[in-house]
Amino acid sequence: MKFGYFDDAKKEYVITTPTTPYPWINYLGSQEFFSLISNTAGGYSFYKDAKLRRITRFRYNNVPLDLGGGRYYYLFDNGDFWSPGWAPAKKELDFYECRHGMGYTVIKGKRNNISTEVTFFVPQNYNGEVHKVVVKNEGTEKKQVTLFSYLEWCLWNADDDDRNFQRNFNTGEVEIKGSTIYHKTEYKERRDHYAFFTVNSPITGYDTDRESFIGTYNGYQNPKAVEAGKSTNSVADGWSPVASHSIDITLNPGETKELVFVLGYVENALEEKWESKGVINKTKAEAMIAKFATVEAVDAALAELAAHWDALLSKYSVESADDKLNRQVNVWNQYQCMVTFNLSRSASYFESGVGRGMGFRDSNQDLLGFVHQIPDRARERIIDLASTQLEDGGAYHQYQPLTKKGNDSIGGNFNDDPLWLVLAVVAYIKETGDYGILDEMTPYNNDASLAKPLSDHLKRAFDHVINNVGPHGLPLIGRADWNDCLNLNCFSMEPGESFQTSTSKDGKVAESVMIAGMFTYIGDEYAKLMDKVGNKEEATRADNEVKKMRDIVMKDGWDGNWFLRAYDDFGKKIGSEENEEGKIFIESQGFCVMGGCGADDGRAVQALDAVEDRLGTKYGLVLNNPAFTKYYVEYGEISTYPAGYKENAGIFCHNNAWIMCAEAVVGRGDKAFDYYTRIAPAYTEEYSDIHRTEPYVYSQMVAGKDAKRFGEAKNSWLTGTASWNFIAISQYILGIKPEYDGLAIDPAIPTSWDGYKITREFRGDIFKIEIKNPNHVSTGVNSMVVDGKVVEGNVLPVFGDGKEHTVEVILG
Ligand code: BGC
Ligand code: IFM
Repeated sequence: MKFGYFDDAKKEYVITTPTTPYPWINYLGSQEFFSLISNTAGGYSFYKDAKLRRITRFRYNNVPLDLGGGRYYYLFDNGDFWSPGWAPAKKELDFYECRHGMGYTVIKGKRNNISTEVTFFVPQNYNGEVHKVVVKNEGTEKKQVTLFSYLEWCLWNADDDDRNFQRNFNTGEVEIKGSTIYHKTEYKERRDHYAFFTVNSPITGYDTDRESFIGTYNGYQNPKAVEAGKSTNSVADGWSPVASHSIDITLNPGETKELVFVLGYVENALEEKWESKGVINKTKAEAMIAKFATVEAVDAALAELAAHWDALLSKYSVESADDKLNRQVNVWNQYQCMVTFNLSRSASYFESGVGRGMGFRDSNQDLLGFVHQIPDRARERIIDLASTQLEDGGAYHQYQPLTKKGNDSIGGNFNDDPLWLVLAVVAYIKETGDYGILDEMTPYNNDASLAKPLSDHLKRAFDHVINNVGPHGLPLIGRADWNDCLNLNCFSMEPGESFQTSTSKDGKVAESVMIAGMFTYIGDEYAKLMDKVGNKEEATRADNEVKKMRDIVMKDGWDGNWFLRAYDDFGKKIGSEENEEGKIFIESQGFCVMGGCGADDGRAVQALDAVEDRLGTKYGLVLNNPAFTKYYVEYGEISTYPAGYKENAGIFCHNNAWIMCAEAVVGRGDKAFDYYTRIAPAYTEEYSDIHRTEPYVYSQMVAGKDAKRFGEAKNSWLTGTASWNFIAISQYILGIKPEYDGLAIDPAIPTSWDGYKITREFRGDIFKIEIKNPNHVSTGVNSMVVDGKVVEGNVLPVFGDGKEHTVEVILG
């Protein structure tokens, strides 16, 4: 069942009922001011850091869950009142529609012949959220209505705001000037910033004290002031400061009233604050307000935003016979990749914004999906990440975006972490040809005195693997590898300890076949890069290490029909036919095959057949099988999840992409694409009732076949699934791969396809590529003609002339 549809021309998903199976959200902002907004206008805003600079309040895990806060509008109409987004008033609407687009959301509701449409967005280069509100009388009689706005301020630090009530109920301060409500809590001492909510029209009244507006025993569904049709003009003094305007509007039949509301954030210099003795200087706010005084200015900013997204999305696009594929690749997957660039894993409807900062492995993988869109910002991100690397080549697992400093709250020693940096740098250089990044002096541990060229960071990342191997010569897993929950060194935890804090372990020899697989794939890329930059000695050394690891994998990392997953701390196999549960895991199959293990003796294909057989379901591939039904202390957190959820045999959409890539590597395009369609949102849209999360973005996990809620997704938006699935489809299946010397054409497609077209901007040149498949093969370029001339091989050269080049490729 569906709850909306894709409007491809507008790049929007149109939701046609407010009661979606779960709140379906969008993100506004892509620079410093960010907002989350659901299809009923729930959500919140923050500046740069969802924990430390939260602007509006949101109660996670609220009942009902999307009434945790938002930017709400109410229409009071002759004793009746309602909200254009249905919630919070929840009065039945004659029409409802929510359009989530690229960086904006439009929500429209109609009741009793009045329609109200609100367009929400964050303009480019602007620290604020703009709402264009259009109220129209669609009836035949004159109407007198009152529009109420409403939002609730967060007292800045979202974590403290949620806990420290004994203090916070006394600090709230606001100021009202004309139609602008200023939120200035803590400005006198701890803050050099404030926020405001304004409207470009005179107001009838206002409220800034939550209880005065809502009433102590009412809720968002029926605020007392709205019930009465009249603001109370309350001025907050402690408790919970809010911002609400009311505006009386008279409309003749057919008449429309347009208003512009702005929620803004301002920082002032500290000195200014001391000099003014804590009185806020409003100059910057006034300039921001003046900027959107008219609807014309708003429309111009919306057009600028659309142009921004058109430019970002024009770097890679496909034209195929499959609309679902087109919209997935051209719009939504790339959009989600940009959101993961902005947000990492910090703020979604599943990530509270106060927990995690930027993940080292997460952000390095995210980069793979957006480097072609914003190479300059990818460069910056690489340097930020590498600056948190430790001197031994390991890494802090996370850093806080506001300070960019490594934070140790979850500990380091995840032994896969360093390799992801190598992969990100390789992707960046292949995209841009900017080898200069390797010379960039980059600190270790954020300490400038320890700065070394970035190339040194890569070497130490590579060496971190070979310096930390176990009894079989396989890499030690450390606290965990990519799979956070495979905690093989924690079995001797003290009571009360978690794997994240545990240090009380004597052995610590658990080994990861997944890291070994990653090393054969990413280490090989490192060797090639060293060769490319003329460091032959390092290239040879790296190459030898990679070959050695491949041999070890084939000797001690092979179980008979598939790759093992690990050795536990007692040297026992994990992911083996010998095990009672968890006989096979997905991660090592994907990476070992991508790394060329078993390529020449059929074992790669054998492993992938086992994946299909044991892990395949109609909703995607589960992570392991059989699911753990018992608790194994020597495996750690993985066996604590109920069977079928998360890392215990859930369908982790992130690693499904590794199997797609691996299938492409062995040349099986039909299987690669089949797996792609099992989890890509444009295809899962059909069963949104089962899937439940947004049908336009990937979720981290779908409940696996052992789960009671098989097929139900969780953790939408912020997941490495976005970048890896984009890599799988754009590079491995459709086969357009950036290489050091040009763009390689190397598809692995379903044999039934006749062909498709790709537009790819690469280092300034624009390639218009038509791929024809007359012989219905999966792989192999038979011939290639570029601008009318035959080109040998399958690599498009870099012209560097910034012009359009026509390419015709015949497969077979
Ligand atoms: C994962 C969870 C896991 C947690 C460890 C997260 O990164 O998404 O599945 O339980 O780390 O506590
Ligand atoms: O690899 C991790 C990631 O860092 C956070 N989410 C879960 C993944 C698998 O455990």
